[in-house]
Amino acid sequence: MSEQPDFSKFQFKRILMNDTQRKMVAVEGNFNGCSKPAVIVMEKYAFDKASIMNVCSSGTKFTKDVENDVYKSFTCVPQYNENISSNKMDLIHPATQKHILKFSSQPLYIVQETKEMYQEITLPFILDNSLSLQWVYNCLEYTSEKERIKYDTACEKDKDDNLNGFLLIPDLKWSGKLDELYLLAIIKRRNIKSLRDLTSKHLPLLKNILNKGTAAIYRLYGVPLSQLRIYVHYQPSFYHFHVHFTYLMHIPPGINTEKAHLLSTVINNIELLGDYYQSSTMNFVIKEGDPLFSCFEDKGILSKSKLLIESIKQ
Ligand code: M7G
Repeated sequence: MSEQPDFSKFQFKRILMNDTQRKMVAVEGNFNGCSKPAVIVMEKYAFDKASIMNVCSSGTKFTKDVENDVYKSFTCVPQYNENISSNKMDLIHPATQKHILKFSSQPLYIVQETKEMYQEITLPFILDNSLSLQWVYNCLEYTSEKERIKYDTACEKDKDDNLNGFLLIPDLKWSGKLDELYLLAIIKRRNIKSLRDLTSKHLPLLKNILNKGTAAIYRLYGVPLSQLRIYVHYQPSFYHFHVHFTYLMHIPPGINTEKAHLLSTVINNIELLGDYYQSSTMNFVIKEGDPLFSCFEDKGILSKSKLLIESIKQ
């Protein structure tokens, strides 16, 4: 394991995104003496019983801000407590321009991607420009996050494991609290980039993920299928096929209709039409600063000034 970065040497450059609803912020900066940028993502942990009891304790300093009839509002500063004052922080260093873009708040556009647009514009772009998959391969090769792997289909000694196997691992975004459950199924084979590659020959793989993934989560955490949101992203950030498993009552980023596709619907669509994901027009969201946006702009499909499809400010 590499040594802990010295966060006191972090030099703030700018806020990339400030999600006041999620209490999450992404900032760009660098560490003293290093020309390569860093991205820090900080998020407040959700309340639990211990944090509530800590606020409602005699150690907390209360300042009344408003009082009107039965309504009162306070600013409360709880006594310092290591567990309760903690934040979740993710660091990407060195960060590439693609990482900076991924965490930047920007005007968004919907692309209605036909199969021709995928072949001529999106596919060549992602083949040349995608984020590195090294972290995925490190998981698959048990060289990183080894102790975090929750389930490996290899344990079933299935001869088809290389074709239909996967690992189940906690997502980087998971705080670890059960009511924010977030796991990823990462497939072992390395030749499926995204939804667009899936055909009927992948149905055994998809059903394996659905059935064995949910069974493993039930065994490990007691969360049944009816309480799980199981989906894939289009476009994903990482073009190695993976499936998101999140607790239904938890609202993580990326579950919106313009990005998430339920795995059960994906299976159903492919059962109805084997090449559904090759032949369909697929909607997805793109940021104005994404170089892929410029590719669509160059072909006259999207435009910043005179929008063919409405831009939505975040
Ligand atoms: P995605 O659908 O490609 O894109 O999901 P998104 O990031 O826009 O959702 C990739 C998922 O992998 C995300 O939910 C990330 O939080 C998660 N993830 C990313 N990295 C770099 C890691 C990592 O190093 N370890 C783990 N466990 N999860 C990661």
